[in-house]
Amino acid sequence: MSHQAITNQHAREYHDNGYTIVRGMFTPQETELLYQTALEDELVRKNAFDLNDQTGKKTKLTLWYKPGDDIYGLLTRSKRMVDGVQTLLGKGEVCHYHSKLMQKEPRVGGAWEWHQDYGYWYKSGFLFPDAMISVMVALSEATVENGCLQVIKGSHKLGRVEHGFAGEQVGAKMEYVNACLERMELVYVELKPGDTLFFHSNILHRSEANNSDRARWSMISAYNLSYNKPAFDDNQSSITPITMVDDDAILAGKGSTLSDQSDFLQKQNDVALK
Ligand SMILES: O=C(O)CCC(=O)C(=O)O
Repeated sequence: MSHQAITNQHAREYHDNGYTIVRGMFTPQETELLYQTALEDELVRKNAFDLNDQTGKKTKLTLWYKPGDDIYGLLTRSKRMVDGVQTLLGKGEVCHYHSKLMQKEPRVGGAWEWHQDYGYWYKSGFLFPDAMISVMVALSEATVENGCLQVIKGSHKLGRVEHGFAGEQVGAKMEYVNACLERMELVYVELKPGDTLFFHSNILHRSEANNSDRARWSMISAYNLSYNKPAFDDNQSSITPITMVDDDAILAGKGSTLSDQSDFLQKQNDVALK
């Protein structure tokens, strides 16, 4: 089965709205292989940590920086993904900042508070938000019921909004969020497995807790252009140009799991992470 790629129409949507969805960007076979690998991957489980939302519900994720030769790395480095990111970010060398497997389990998976990804990232001294993007690949269906992502359409044009803490997460100042919600459209991003959402680092987004009986798993990879070197952080992955692989590599890798060289983020005691 063939896969879809980014078109000029997607690029227009991204620049106008702060996000775009490529339906069927990864085939059912690729997505199923990745999901099954993730479900059984011991290192995903071992390196997962919880972040409390404001109600104390826990949202679980596993985050690593360096993309490897495992199935996740092959997907994040695949030609179709890197070409898509390049088209949306424009001139510059595409680098992989980090990837995370989001594991929103039935009934217990917590919310993500309103934030911009750049609300986290500017603290590391990344100066150019337009050089940063997140890409969410749905591994299972994402619906309103199981807490799909919500975005405020066009909010990437605000620039960075002030952020404080919200539970163990970073949250945008709600005065700004509410002002946006009065003026701009709130969109629930429902996705089928393999659908892929590209979103700007300054778009306001959140998700609600998973109150359904169905898990919502996704992989979110963040990319940066190499000229956007963080001023207060020596993170290397975000400024190392990605080594691209053929699209066929995802299936050819036969579901290889993460390695312990993967450079995992471990939860620290008192800081909101990402
Ligand atoms: O997957 C989700 O529910 C939200 C994730 C998110 O907001 C993020 O990673 O920035």
